[in-house]
Amino acid sequence: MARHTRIVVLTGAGISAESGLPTFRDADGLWEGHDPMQVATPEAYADDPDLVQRFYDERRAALSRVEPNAAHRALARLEAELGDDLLVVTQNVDDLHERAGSRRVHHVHGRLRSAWCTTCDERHDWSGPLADRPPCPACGAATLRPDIVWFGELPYGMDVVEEALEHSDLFVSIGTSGLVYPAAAFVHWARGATLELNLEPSAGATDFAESRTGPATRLVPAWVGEVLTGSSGRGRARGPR
Ligand code: BJW
Ligand code: ZN
Repeated sequence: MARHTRIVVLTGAGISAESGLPTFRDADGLWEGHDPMQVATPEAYADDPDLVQRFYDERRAALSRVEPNAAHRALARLEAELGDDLLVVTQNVDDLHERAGSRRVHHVHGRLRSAWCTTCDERHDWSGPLADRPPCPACGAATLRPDIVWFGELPYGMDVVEEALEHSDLFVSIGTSGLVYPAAAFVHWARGATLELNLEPSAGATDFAESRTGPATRLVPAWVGEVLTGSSGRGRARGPR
């Protein structure tokens, strides 16, 4: 294995699909029954907090019925070898990377198992419902909302992502449609080689030096195997397109 390979992996809903969590935009996806703008904006929350809280309560509850899959586990194996040289940046709000054993996981769109108090600005690990308006453990106000980044809000830790991409040798995007910014632009922030692993070519597939198609549970363990054995497949360096 190359000693100085620093890798940034971006994951999206596609990596958790085979665990049983629906994606957002695929047929039968999460937004089939919901207009995204009805549940994933601060304005929607202000208009109908009960609807939005119930939507996220259901998804939080669903987490205890699913398990990490072979793709999550392969990334955890890679971190066990690379340590600080691997950062997983995820758009997902589930906790399947952590449950597979990854420790260096950065959630840019927040976490289902976290609640944010809009009165005192504290965040709390949370596994139960929020629709029944429980009091904030810190200040007692009944103003806990899902700790989720909605459209129009600032994703978490863009400085961390920018710094990691600036110093990376390889950026790998897994299971994301490439339709939501700023994550869709990370491929342009990356300095090194770029590789996409997705069920089908994403909206931004041509921005990657290499794009492989197939299910994450097949592609990710195969790619991790290549990195760990030092064979090809780290993504080719950027060249003319
Ligand atoms: C498989 C598979 C298998 C299936 N194996 N693969 C106009 C132009 C450009 C930008 C904007 C614009 N107007 C507004 C914006 C900005 C806006 C935006 O991007 N809008 C777009 C709709 C255009 N973005 C924002 O508002 C963001 N904030 C922001 O930009 O702040 C300003 C800023 C400026 C500069 C720097 C930094 C910040 C916030 C975005 C918040 C997104 N939040 C959501 C909801 C979170 C809550 C929740 O989970 O409910 O995050 S939206 C939703 O989309 C969710 C996801 O994380 C995100 C991405 O979805 P993802 O993961 O790609 O899922 P899918 O379903 O789209 O795709 C799944 C993929 O997997 C598919 O490709 C499948 O093929 C594949 N797949 N099975 C492998 N088995
Ligand atoms: Zn509070």
